[in-house]
Amino acid sequence: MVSRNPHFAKLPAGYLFPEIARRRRALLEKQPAAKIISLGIGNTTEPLTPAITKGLVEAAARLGAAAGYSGYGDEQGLAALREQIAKVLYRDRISADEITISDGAKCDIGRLQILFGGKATVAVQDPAYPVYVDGSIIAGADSRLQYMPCLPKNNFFPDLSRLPRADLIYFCSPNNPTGAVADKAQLAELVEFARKNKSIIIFDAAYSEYITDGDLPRSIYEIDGADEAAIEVNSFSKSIGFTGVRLGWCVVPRKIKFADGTLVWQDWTRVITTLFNGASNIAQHGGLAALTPAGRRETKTLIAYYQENARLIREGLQALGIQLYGGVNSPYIWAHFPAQKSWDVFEKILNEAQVVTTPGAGFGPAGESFIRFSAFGHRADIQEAMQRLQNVLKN
Ligand code: PGU
Repeated sequence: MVSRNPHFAKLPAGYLFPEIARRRRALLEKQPAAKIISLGIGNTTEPLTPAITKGLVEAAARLGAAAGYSGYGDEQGLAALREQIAKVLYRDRISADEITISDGAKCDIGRLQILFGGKATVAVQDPAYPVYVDGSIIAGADSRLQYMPCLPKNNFFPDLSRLPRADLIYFCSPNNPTGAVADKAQLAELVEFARKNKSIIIFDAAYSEYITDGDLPRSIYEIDGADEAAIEVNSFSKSIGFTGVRLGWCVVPRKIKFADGTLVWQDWTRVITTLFNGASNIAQHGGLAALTPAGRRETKTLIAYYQENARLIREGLQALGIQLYGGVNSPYIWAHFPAQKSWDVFEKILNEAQVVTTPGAGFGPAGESFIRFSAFGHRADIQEAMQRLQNVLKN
Protein backbone atom coordinates (compact mmCIF):
# COMPACT_ATOMS: atom_id res chain seq x y z
CA MET A 1 0.00 0.00 0.00
CA VAL A 2 1.11 3.55 -0.68
CA SER A 3 1.20 5.75 2.41
CA ARG A 4 -0.83 8.90 2.34
CA ASN A 5 0.94 12.26 2.19
CA PRO A 6 0.54 13.12 5.91
CA HIS A 7 -0.10 16.80 5.20
CA PHE A 8 -3.51 15.99 3.75
CA ALA A 9 -4.67 14.56 7.06
CA LYS A 10 -4.12 18.00 8.63
CA LEU A 11 -6.53 19.75 6.27
CA PRO A 12 -10.18 20.49 7.01
CA ALA A 13 -12.22 17.73 5.32
CA GLY A 14 -13.11 19.67 2.17
CA TYR A 15 -12.44 22.97 0.48
CA LEU A 16 -14.91 25.70 1.50
CA PHE A 17 -16.71 26.31 -1.79
CA PRO A 18 -17.54 22.65 -2.64
CA GLU A 19 -19.03 22.38 0.89
CA ILE A 20 -21.28 25.35 0.13
CA ALA A 21 -22.25 23.77 -3.19
CA ARG A 22 -23.12 20.55 -1.31
CA ARG A 23 -25.47 22.42 1.03
CA ARG A 24 -27.09 24.13 -1.94
CA ARG A 25 -27.71 20.72 -3.59
CA ALA A 26 -29.16 19.42 -0.32
CA LEU A 27 -31.70 22.24 -0.36
CA LEU A 28 -32.62 21.44 -3.96
CA GLU A 29 -33.18 17.80 -3.04
CA LYS A 30 -35.64 18.91 -0.34
CA GLN A 31 -37.23 21.65 -2.46
CA PRO A 32 -36.64 20.90 -6.16
CA ALA A 33 -38.60 23.98 -7.25
CA ALA A 34 -36.52 26.41 -5.19
CA LYS A 35 -35.15 29.27 -7.29
CA ILE A 36 -31.77 29.64 -5.65
CA ILE A 37 -29.77 32.84 -6.11
CA SER A 38 -26.03 32.73 -5.47
CA LEU A 39 -24.27 35.58 -3.72
CA GLY A 40 -21.78 32.97 -2.54
CA ILE A 41 -18.68 32.08 -4.54
CA GLY A 42 -17.13 35.09 -6.26
CA ASN A 43 -17.90 33.88 -9.76
CA THR A 44 -18.43 36.33 -12.61
CA THR A 45 -21.79 36.23 -14.40
CA GLU A 46 -21.75 38.85 -17.14
CA PRO A 47 -20.66 38.08 -20.72
CA LEU A 48 -17.22 38.87 -22.07
CA THR A 49 -17.07 42.34 -23.60
CA PRO A 50 -16.82 42.87 -27.43
CA ALA A 51 -13.16 43.85 -27.90
CA ILE A 52 -11.99 41.05 -25.62
CA THR A 53 -14.27 38.47 -27.27
CA LYS A 54 -12.87 39.59 -30.63
CA GLY A 55 -9.31 39.08 -29.36
CA LEU A 56 -10.15 35.53 -28.31
CA VAL A 57 -12.07 34.65 -31.48
CA GLU A 58 -9.37 35.97 -33.78
CA ALA A 59 -6.66 34.11 -31.87
CA ALA A 60 -8.65 30.87 -32.13
CA ALA A 61 -9.23 31.43 -35.86
CA ARG A 62 -5.51 32.00 -36.48
CA LEU A 63 -4.81 28.59 -34.97
CA GLY A 64 -7.10 27.04 -37.58
CA ALA A 65 -4.83 28.03 -40.47
CA ALA A 66 -1.32 26.81 -41.26
CA ALA A 67 0.07 30.33 -41.35
CA GLY A 68 -1.19 31.23 -37.91
CA TYR A 69 -0.81 27.95 -36.05
CA SER A 70 1.45 27.78 -32.99
CA GLY A 71 2.04 25.08 -30.40
CA TYR A 72 3.77 25.42 -27.05
CA GLY A 73 4.80 28.96 -26.32
CA ASP A 74 7.27 30.38 -23.79
CA GLU A 75 6.44 29.00 -20.34
CA GLN A 76 6.66 32.55 -18.97
CA GLY A 77 4.01 33.80 -21.41
CA LEU A 78 3.74 35.92 -24.55
CA ALA A 79 6.36 38.66 -24.54
CA ALA A 80 3.81 41.19 -25.83
CA LEU A 81 1.40 40.46 -22.98
CA ARG A 82 4.14 40.70 -20.35
CA GLU A 83 5.18 44.04 -21.83
CA GLN A 84 1.64 45.39 -21.92
CA ILE A 85 0.98 44.35 -18.31
CA ALA A 86 4.18 46.12 -17.23
CA LYS A 87 3.25 49.24 -19.18
CA VAL A 88 -0.53 49.55 -18.81
CA LEU A 89 -1.07 48.08 -15.34
CA TYR A 90 2.24 48.87 -13.61
CA ARG A 91 3.28 52.02 -15.51
CA ASP A 92 6.70 50.36 -15.90
CA ARG A 93 7.29 50.25 -12.13
CA ILE A 94 8.41 46.68 -12.73
CA SER A 95 9.85 45.18 -15.90
CA ALA A 96 8.27 42.68 -18.29
CA ASP A 97 10.81 39.97 -17.48
CA GLU A 98 9.72 40.04 -13.82
CA ILE A 99 6.19 39.04 -14.92
CA THR A 100 5.11 35.47 -15.69
CA ILE A 101 1.73 34.74 -17.26
CA SER A 102 -0.33 31.96 -15.74
CA ASP A 103 -3.67 30.18 -15.76
CA GLY A 104 -4.84 32.21 -12.76
CA ALA A 105 -3.90 33.61 -9.38
CA LYS A 106 -5.01 30.51 -7.46
CA CYS A 107 -2.70 28.32 -9.53
CA ASP A 108 0.21 30.73 -9.03
CA ILE A 109 -0.36 30.73 -5.27
CA GLY A 110 -0.08 26.92 -5.36
CA ARG A 111 3.13 27.07 -7.37
CA LEU A 112 4.60 29.69 -5.03
CA GLN A 113 3.91 27.31 -2.16
CA ILE A 114 5.98 24.67 -3.99
CA LEU A 115 8.73 27.25 -4.46
CA PHE A 116 9.05 27.96 -0.73
CA GLY A 117 8.34 24.45 0.49
CA GLY A 118 7.16 23.21 3.86
CA LYS A 119 9.95 24.67 5.99
CA ALA A 120 8.86 28.27 5.42
CA THR A 121 7.04 29.93 8.31
CA VAL A 122 3.82 31.60 7.22
CA ALA A 123 1.63 34.49 8.43
CA VAL A 124 -1.88 34.99 7.03
CA GLN A 125 -4.57 37.56 7.55
CA ASP A 126 -7.48 36.13 9.51
CA PRO A 127 -9.98 35.90 7.84
CA ALA A 128 -8.36 35.00 4.51
CA TYR A 129 -8.93 33.37 1.13
CA PRO A 130 -8.66 29.69 2.19
CA VAL A 131 -6.04 28.81 -0.44
CA TYR A 132 -3.27 30.53 1.56
CA VAL A 133 -3.88 28.32 4.59
CA ASP A 134 -4.92 25.06 2.90
CA GLY A 135 -2.17 25.37 0.28
CA SER A 136 0.45 26.05 2.96
CA ILE A 137 -0.71 22.98 4.87
CA ILE A 138 -0.48 20.86 1.71
CA ALA A 139 3.07 22.20 1.28
CA GLY A 140 3.78 21.06 4.85
CA ALA A 141 3.60 24.29 6.89
CA ASP A 142 0.89 23.23 9.42
CA SER A 143 1.43 24.45 12.98
CA ARG A 144 3.85 27.19 11.99
CA LEU A 145 0.97 29.27 10.57
CA GLN A 146 0.55 32.65 12.27
CA TYR A 147 -2.92 34.21 12.11
CA MET A 148 -3.10 38.00 11.90
CA PRO A 149 -6.58 38.95 13.12
CA CYS A 150 -8.26 41.57 10.90
CA LEU A 151 -11.40 42.87 12.60
CA PRO A 152 -13.46 46.07 12.66
CA LYS A 153 -11.60 47.16 15.81
CA ASN A 154 -8.27 47.30 13.95
CA ASN A 155 -9.84 48.53 10.68
CA PHE A 156 -9.03 45.11 9.22
CA PHE A 157 -5.31 45.84 9.29
CA PRO A 158 -3.15 43.56 11.47
CA ASP A 159 -1.24 44.77 14.49
CA LEU A 160 2.25 44.12 13.13
CA SER A 161 3.90 45.07 16.41
CA ARG A 162 2.60 41.80 17.90
CA LEU A 163 3.52 39.62 14.97
CA PRO A 164 6.47 37.29 15.33
CA ARG A 165 8.73 37.07 12.31
CA ALA A 166 7.47 34.83 9.48
CA ASP A 167 9.20 33.96 6.22
CA LEU A 168 6.09 34.53 4.14
CA ILE A 169 3.29 37.02 4.78
CA TYR A 170 0.13 36.58 2.71
CA PHE A 171 -1.70 39.85 2.24
CA CYS A 172 -4.77 40.45 0.09
CA SER A 173 -6.06 43.92 -0.84
CA PRO A 174 -8.85 44.60 -1.76
CA ASN A 175 -9.45 41.88 0.72
CA ASN A 176 -11.34 38.68 0.24
CA PRO A 177 -13.51 38.30 2.31
CA THR A 178 -13.69 41.57 4.29
CA GLY A 179 -13.71 43.99 1.35
CA ALA A 180 -11.18 46.17 3.21
CA VAL A 181 -8.61 48.02 1.10
CA ALA A 182 -5.23 48.88 2.63
CA ASP A 183 -4.17 52.49 2.09
CA LYS A 184 -0.65 53.59 1.14
CA ALA A 185 0.44 54.22 4.74
CA GLN A 186 -0.69 50.74 5.79
CA LEU A 187 1.06 49.04 2.88
CA ALA A 188 4.19 51.10 3.58
CA GLU A 189 4.09 49.79 7.16
CA LEU A 190 3.73 46.23 5.87
CA VAL A 191 6.62 46.62 3.41
CA GLU A 192 8.80 48.18 6.11
CA PHE A 193 7.96 45.30 8.47
CA ALA A 194 8.84 42.72 5.81
CA ARG A 195 12.12 44.45 4.91
CA LYS A 196 13.13 44.74 8.54
CA ASN A 197 12.43 41.05 9.15
CA LYS A 198 13.72 39.87 5.77
CA SER A 199 10.33 38.32 5.06
CA ILE A 200 8.62 38.02 1.69
CA ILE A 201 5.09 39.35 1.20
CA ILE A 202 2.84 37.40 -1.17
CA PHE A 203 0.48 40.18 -2.20
CA ASP A 204 -2.78 39.05 -3.80
CA ALA A 205 -4.21 41.86 -5.90
CA ALA A 206 -6.92 39.81 -7.65
CA TYR A 207 -9.49 42.56 -7.03
CA SER A 208 -7.24 45.57 -7.76
CA GLU A 209 -9.43 46.78 -10.63
CA TYR A 210 -12.30 47.33 -8.17
CA ILE A 211 -10.36 50.22 -6.64
CA THR A 212 -11.85 53.40 -8.04
CA ASP A 213 -10.58 55.71 -5.29
CA GLY A 214 -7.42 57.19 -6.85
CA ASP A 215 -5.68 57.53 -3.47
CA LEU A 216 -5.74 53.80 -2.75
CA PRO A 217 -2.87 51.64 -4.05
CA ARG A 218 -3.77 49.05 -6.69
CA SER A 219 -0.41 47.35 -6.50
CA ILE A 220 2.12 46.81 -3.71
CA TYR A 221 4.75 48.25 -6.06
CA GLU A 222 3.23 51.70 -5.55
CA ILE A 223 5.12 51.52 -2.24
CA ASP A 224 8.83 52.40 -2.24
CA GLY A 225 11.01 49.40 -1.51
CA ALA A 226 8.26 46.84 -2.20
CA ASP A 227 10.30 45.43 -5.07
CA GLU A 228 12.77 44.18 -2.46
CA ALA A 229 10.13 42.46 -0.36
CA ALA A 230 6.99 41.54 -2.27
CA ILE A 231 5.75 39.11 -4.87
CA GLU A 232 2.40 40.05 -6.41
CA VAL A 233 -0.20 37.71 -7.89
CA ASN A 234 -3.04 39.01 -10.00
CA SER A 235 -5.64 37.78 -12.42
CA PHE A 236 -7.93 38.61 -15.32
CA SER A 237 -10.71 36.59 -13.63
CA LYS A 238 -12.52 39.31 -11.75
CA SER A 239 -11.63 42.26 -13.98
CA ILE A 240 -12.72 40.95 -17.38
CA GLY A 241 -14.70 37.83 -16.47
CA PHE A 242 -11.96 35.28 -17.26
CA THR A 243 -12.91 33.02 -14.33
CA GLY A 244 -13.57 30.26 -16.86
CA VAL A 245 -11.16 31.34 -19.62
CA ARG A 246 -8.27 31.33 -17.04
CA LEU A 247 -5.51 33.92 -17.18
CA GLY A 248 -3.41 35.56 -14.50
CA TRP A 249 0.11 36.69 -13.75
CA CYS A 250 2.74 36.82 -11.07
CA VAL A 251 5.42 39.45 -10.45
CA VAL A 252 8.67 38.26 -8.91
CA PRO A 253 11.05 41.23 -8.75
CA ARG A 254 14.71 40.51 -9.44
CA LYS A 255 15.76 42.29 -6.25
CA ILE A 256 14.31 39.63 -3.95
CA LYS A 257 16.88 37.09 -2.76
CA PHE A 258 16.98 33.96 -0.63
CA ALA A 259 19.29 33.81 2.40
CA ASP A 260 22.03 32.20 0.27
CA GLY A 261 21.92 35.05 -2.26
CA THR A 262 20.03 33.15 -5.00
CA LEU A 263 17.44 35.24 -6.79
CA VAL A 264 13.91 34.09 -5.97
CA TRP A 265 13.20 34.98 -9.61
CA GLN A 266 15.68 32.30 -10.72
CA ASP A 267 13.96 29.50 -8.80
CA TRP A 268 10.53 30.80 -9.78
CA THR A 269 11.58 30.59 -13.44
CA ARG A 270 12.67 27.00 -12.72
CA VAL A 271 9.27 26.17 -11.21
CA ILE A 272 7.38 27.74 -14.11
CA THR A 273 9.50 26.14 -16.84
CA THR A 274 9.49 22.74 -15.15
CA LEU A 275 5.94 22.43 -13.82
CA PHE A 276 3.92 24.69 -16.11
CA ASN A 277 3.70 24.81 -19.89
CA GLY A 278 2.36 28.31 -20.27
CA ALA A 279 -1.14 29.78 -20.26
CA SER A 280 -3.48 29.10 -23.19
CA ASN A 281 -2.36 31.10 -26.21
CA ILE A 282 -5.99 32.01 -26.99
CA ALA A 283 -6.53 33.31 -23.46
CA GLN A 284 -3.34 35.36 -23.67
CA HIS A 285 -4.61 37.11 -26.79
CA GLY A 286 -7.82 37.86 -24.91
CA GLY A 287 -5.63 39.42 -22.21
CA LEU A 288 -3.80 41.51 -24.83
CA ALA A 289 -7.13 42.76 -26.19
CA ALA A 290 -8.14 43.72 -22.64
CA LEU A 291 -5.13 46.00 -22.38
CA THR A 292 -5.94 48.01 -25.52
CA PRO A 293 -7.74 51.35 -24.97
CA ALA A 294 -11.05 49.76 -26.05
CA GLY A 295 -10.48 46.78 -23.74
CA ARG A 296 -9.70 49.10 -20.83
CA ARG A 297 -12.90 51.11 -21.42
CA GLU A 298 -14.98 47.92 -21.51
CA THR A 299 -13.32 46.63 -18.34
CA LYS A 300 -14.32 49.83 -16.51
CA THR A 301 -17.94 49.41 -17.59
CA LEU A 302 -18.01 45.77 -16.52
CA ILE A 303 -16.54 46.58 -13.12
CA ALA A 304 -19.02 49.45 -12.69
CA TYR A 305 -21.84 46.93 -13.18
CA TYR A 306 -20.64 44.73 -10.31
CA GLN A 307 -19.95 47.83 -8.21
CA GLU A 308 -23.55 48.92 -8.65
CA ASN A 309 -24.59 45.43 -7.50
CA ALA A 310 -22.41 45.93 -4.43
CA ARG A 311 -24.09 49.26 -3.77
CA LEU A 312 -27.53 47.64 -3.94
CA ILE A 313 -26.48 44.92 -1.50
CA ARG A 314 -25.05 47.49 0.90
CA GLU A 315 -28.20 49.59 0.68
CA GLY A 316 -30.45 46.59 1.25
CA LEU A 317 -28.53 45.32 4.27
CA GLN A 318 -28.16 48.80 5.73
CA ALA A 319 -31.93 49.26 5.58
CA LEU A 320 -32.16 46.19 7.81
CA GLY A 321 -29.82 47.77 10.34
CA ILE A 322 -27.04 45.26 9.66
CA GLN A 323 -23.50 46.50 10.36
CA LEU A 324 -21.45 45.99 7.22
CA TYR A 325 -18.01 46.64 5.79
CA GLY A 326 -16.42 46.63 2.33
CA GLY A 327 -18.32 46.65 -0.95
CA VAL A 328 -16.99 50.05 -2.08
CA ASN A 329 -13.62 49.46 -3.76
CA SER A 330 -14.32 45.74 -3.63
CA PRO A 331 -16.96 43.26 -4.83
CA TYR A 332 -17.43 41.76 -1.35
CA ILE A 333 -19.66 42.98 1.47
CA TRP A 334 -18.77 41.71 4.93
CA ALA A 335 -21.85 41.74 7.15
CA HIS A 336 -21.77 41.32 10.91
CA PHE A 337 -24.27 39.17 12.82
CA PRO A 338 -23.07 39.58 16.41
CA ALA A 339 -23.41 36.60 18.74
CA GLN A 340 -24.54 34.34 15.90
CA LYS A 341 -22.64 31.49 14.27
CA SER A 342 -21.93 32.26 10.64
CA TRP A 343 -22.88 28.74 9.45
CA ASP A 344 -26.26 29.17 11.27
CA VAL A 345 -26.89 32.51 9.54
CA PHE A 346 -25.79 30.94 6.24
CA GLU A 347 -28.30 28.07 6.72
CA LYS A 348 -31.11 30.46 7.70
CA ILE A 349 -30.54 32.63 4.61
CA LEU A 350 -30.25 29.56 2.39
CA ASN A 351 -33.34 27.80 3.70
CA GLU A 352 -35.61 30.78 4.18
CA ALA A 353 -34.54 33.05 1.32
CA GLN A 354 -32.97 30.49 -1.03
CA VAL A 355 -29.97 32.78 -1.25
CA VAL A 356 -26.45 31.32 -1.09
CA THR A 357 -23.87 33.38 0.79
CA THR A 358 -20.48 32.46 2.27
CA PRO A 359 -20.14 31.96 6.04
CA GLY A 360 -17.31 34.00 7.51
CA ALA A 361 -16.03 31.12 9.63
CA GLY A 362 -14.99 29.41 6.38
CA PHE A 363 -12.27 32.06 6.02
CA GLY A 364 -10.74 31.60 9.48
CA PRO A 365 -11.56 32.04 13.19
CA ALA A 366 -11.86 35.85 12.96
CA GLY A 367 -14.57 35.39 10.30
CA GLU A 368 -16.99 33.93 12.86
CA SER A 369 -20.29 35.88 13.09
CA PHE A 370 -19.78 37.41 9.64
CA ILE A 371 -21.34 36.61 6.28
CA ARG A 372 -19.74 37.45 2.95
CA PHE A 373 -22.06 38.68 0.20
CA SER A 374 -20.65 38.61 -3.31
CA ALA A 375 -21.67 41.30 -5.80
CA PHE A 376 -21.16 38.96 -8.76
CA GLY A 377 -24.61 38.27 -10.22
CA HIS A 378 -27.19 39.43 -12.72
CA ARG A 379 -28.81 42.69 -11.62
CA ALA A 380 -32.31 41.20 -11.46
CA ASP A 381 -31.04 38.37 -9.22
CA ILE A 382 -29.35 40.83 -6.87
CA GLN A 383 -32.57 42.84 -6.62
CA GLU A 384 -34.66 39.72 -6.05
CA ALA A 385 -32.19 38.45 -3.41
CA MET A 386 -32.32 41.73 -1.51
CA GLN A 387 -36.10 41.66 -1.59
CA ARG A 388 -36.15 38.16 -0.12
CA LEU A 389 -33.63 39.13 2.56
CA GLN A 390 -35.87 42.00 3.71
CA ASN A 391 -38.38 39.41 4.86
CA VAL A 392 -35.93 36.90 6.30
CA LEU A 393 -33.47 39.16 8.14
CA LYS A 394 -35.75 41.89 9.46
CA ASN A 395 -35.92 41.96 13.24
N1 PGU B 1 -7.21 35.33 -5.12
C1 PGU B 1 -8.28 35.72 -4.40
C2 PGU B 1 -8.10 36.64 -3.27
C3 PGU B 1 -9.55 35.23 -4.74
O1 PGU B 1 -10.59 35.60 -4.01
C4 PGU B 1 -9.70 34.34 -5.82
C5 PGU B 1 -11.04 33.76 -6.18
C6 PGU B 1 -8.55 34.00 -6.54
C7 PGU B 1 -7.32 34.49 -6.15
C8 PGU B 1 -8.61 33.08 -7.71
O2 PGU B 1 -8.22 33.74 -8.87
P1 PGU B 1 -8.07 32.99 -10.26
O3 PGU B 1 -7.20 33.91 -11.05
O4 PGU B 1 -9.42 32.83 -10.85
O5 PGU B 1 -7.40 31.68 -10.00
N2 PGU B 1 -11.91 33.61 -5.11
C9 PGU B 1 -13.29 33.26 -5.31
C10 PGU B 1 -13.46 31.91 -5.96
C11 PGU B 1 -13.19 30.74 -5.08
C12 PGU B 1 -11.90 30.01 -5.36
O6 PGU B 1 -11.77 28.92 -4.81
O7 PGU B 1 -11.03 30.53 -6.04
C13 PGU B 1 -14.03 33.37 -3.99
O8 PGU B 1 -15.26 33.26 -4.00
O9 PGU B 1 -13.41 33.60 -2.95
